[in-house]
Amino acid sequence: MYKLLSHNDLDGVGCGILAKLAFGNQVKVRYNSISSLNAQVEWFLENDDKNTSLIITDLSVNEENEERLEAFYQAGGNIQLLDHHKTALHFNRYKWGHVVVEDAEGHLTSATSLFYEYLVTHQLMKPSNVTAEFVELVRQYDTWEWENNNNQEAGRLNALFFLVSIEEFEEKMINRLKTSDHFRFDEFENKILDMEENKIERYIRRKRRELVQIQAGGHFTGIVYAELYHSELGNELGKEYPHLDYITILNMGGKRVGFRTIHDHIDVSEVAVHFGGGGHAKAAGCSLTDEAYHQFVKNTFHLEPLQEDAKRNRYNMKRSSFGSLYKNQMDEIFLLYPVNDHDWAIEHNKTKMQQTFTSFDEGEHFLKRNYAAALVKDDTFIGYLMDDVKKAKKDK
Ligand SMILES: [Mn+2]
Repeated sequence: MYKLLSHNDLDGVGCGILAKLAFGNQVKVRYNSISSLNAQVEWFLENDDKNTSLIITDLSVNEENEERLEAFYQAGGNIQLLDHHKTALHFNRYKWGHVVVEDAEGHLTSATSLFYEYLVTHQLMKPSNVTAEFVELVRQYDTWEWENNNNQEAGRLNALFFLVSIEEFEEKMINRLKTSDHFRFDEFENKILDMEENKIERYIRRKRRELVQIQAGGHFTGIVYAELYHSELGNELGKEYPHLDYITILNMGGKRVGFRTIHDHIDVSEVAVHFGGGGHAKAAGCSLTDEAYHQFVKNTFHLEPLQEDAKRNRYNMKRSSFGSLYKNQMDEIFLLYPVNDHDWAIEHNKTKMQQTFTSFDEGEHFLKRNYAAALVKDDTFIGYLMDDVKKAKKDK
């Protein structure tokens, strides 16, 4: 018998699907949140048959269980832990630990891709096109590569995962991997996925207007409350506000904090570790501890949401040679304009600031981080120009 303890996200359930394909009714699969794994491991060590092989995927155990598992292994027990989280690399010191973040070709791994490779190399499963395609979609989703590759199928696979129950998803996928030559969604799935995409878009548009900005631990972050669509939200808000180092997503009901970044210069797992959590460079999380609550909830609750840049302007445009006009909540006015072929300057309430910038983006970045300013609408811009004209006339 086998027992698989895996994560309850797409990558974790991908492992469960592979296990059921490989072992059929010879495997029991339990999906866990990060925090519930340790209790499951303890239960296994105390109650399960000693001949059952334990496989743990996409999650890692705490120190006490690390020692218990090593003792179990030394006593002849069968264990295999497969993970791809950087925070689990120390498990490689055990014979039963196999943690790989990046494969030999430099591709980021996922638990599902590691488990597939494990099953195939140990001849526990025959490789097939359809399974390899499914595994690759899961891997691209879990590592965010699908975003760069614009692999919509991977995003849709995860959306489907959340639209149906885990049991239903498992059944659909196992069936498909057994009977199809290639991985495809059926007509009904495509229809509900289209509807879901529209719904997410509306949700994100609403959340965009609720984001507040703070500086914390040397970084700038945008904070938003949301229970749903954390990955999509982190990604869209990150792209909408590239001056923010990362996005913090608060799930008050679940007492969880998620961190997401689109930037390569930030590792949000470091932020999460600071609050007792963990994860990846681009996506990480922690519990809403007292410290996290103070920083992200209590200290920010009074803040006004960040203003959005005006989007339908014809005159006040970014990168304009006449300058682009910005304003913040304190009604401070900023004009960002080119002073020559390669430098940009800022007028702050009509007084030129000393600092100059080597690009428009660098100047805007500075304005948004330090002054939380947003591009104003055309009518405000025109009013500003009219004022200038009036003043110029008076001066004559
Ligand atoms: Mn994973």
